[in-house]
Amino acid sequence: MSKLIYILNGPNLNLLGKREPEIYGSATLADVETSCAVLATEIGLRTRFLQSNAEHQLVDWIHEAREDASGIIINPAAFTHTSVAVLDALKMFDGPVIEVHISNVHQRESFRDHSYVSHRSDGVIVGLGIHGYELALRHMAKVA
Ligand code: CA2
Repeated sequence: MSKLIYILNGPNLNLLGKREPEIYGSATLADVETSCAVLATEIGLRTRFLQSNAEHQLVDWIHEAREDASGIIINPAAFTHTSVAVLDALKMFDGPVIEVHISNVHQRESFRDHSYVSHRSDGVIVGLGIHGYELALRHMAKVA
């Protein structure tokens, strides 16, 4: 059975492609899910692709990942900059964690420079648009 990678997405990313295309591009989250699923099959992985606007739901999914996932790719969205709860949950996960940001957070407001999640992330991909998810998956194929 191929290894399972969770791809978790935080608040407001359900609106990807529908607002602020100059920052986030025009692809929707459904497009990202499809491209990740196709790539995962090509490189011998499986994906569980999830999005929530609720912090507790992301924490619960990270706990579930402890049971069946070999790696976690996470775009925590605004929780990146606020959530010790998401950080603490990720610290309880033993496999590789890659943090992805579609935009270059360091070119934006200064409050986006700090990530709680990065204290746990093994790698961080920022500013490469939705291509960052694909790069993270390719890395998982090597390390998960
Ligand atoms: O660049 C990223 O991927 C972010 O994680 C996106 C978050 C933001 O709070 C982080 O600082 C950086 C925001 C996600 C909101 O998603 C939207 C997508 C399209 C339109 C409106 C919101």
